[in-house]
Amino acid sequence: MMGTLPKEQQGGQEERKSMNSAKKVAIILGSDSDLPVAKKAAATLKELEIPFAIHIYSAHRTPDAARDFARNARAAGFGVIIAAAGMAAHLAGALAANTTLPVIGIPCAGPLLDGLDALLSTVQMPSGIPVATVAVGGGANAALLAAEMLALSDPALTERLEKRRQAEAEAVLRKDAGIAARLEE
Ligand code: C2R
Repeated sequence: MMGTLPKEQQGGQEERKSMNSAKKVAIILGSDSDLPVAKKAAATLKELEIPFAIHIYSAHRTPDAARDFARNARAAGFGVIIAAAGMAAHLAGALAANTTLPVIGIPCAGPLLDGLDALLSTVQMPSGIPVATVAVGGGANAALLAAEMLALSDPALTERLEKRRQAEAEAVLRKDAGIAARLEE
C-alpha cells in the first residue's frame, strides 16, 4: 500500500544531522505523554552525534500513519526504529510487523501497574517479528542499543561509544574513591 504521510514527515522533522553516521534513528511515541522517556533517548542520540527524527504515531489511534512510517523507514534513511509506548503497548510490535529494520521497544509507565502492562505488551512478541525490549522507561539504553547497531558499520561511532563507556566507568571509580567519606554526610 502506498504511504499516506506527507513527504516532510517521512523522516524529516526534528532531524539532527551528523557527518559521522549515515543512518538515522526514528523515535516513535504512542502519545506526547511519553515525551519524558523520549527525551532521554534523544539526549543520548545527540550526545553520540546520531541523526534522528521524532514522531507521534499510534498503532491504535493512527494505524495507517504508523504502518506507512514503518514501511517507508528504510527508504527514508533510517537504520533503527525506537518505539516508546505505555499501557497496551502494541506500537513497537505493529511497527516491527511492517519493516525488517531493527525495532527497539521502550515500555512506558502509565497511571496503573508501573509499566508492567507495557513491558509485557512490548516484550512478548510472537516468533518471527522481533522487538528488542529495554527496561520500563529505558530511553537512554534504547538509544545506546540503537547506536551499537549503527556502529556495526560506523567505526567513528564505535569509537564514540567506547569513549562514553570509559567515561562512565571512570565516573563510577571516582565515586568509589569517595564513598567511605560520604558515610558521614
Ligand atoms: P495518552 O496519554 O495520550 O492518553 O496515552 C501511549 O504510548 C501512552 O503511554 C496513554 C498511553 O497510550 C499509549 N499508546 C499506545 C499506543 N498508542 C498510544 N500504547 C500503541 O499504538 O500501542
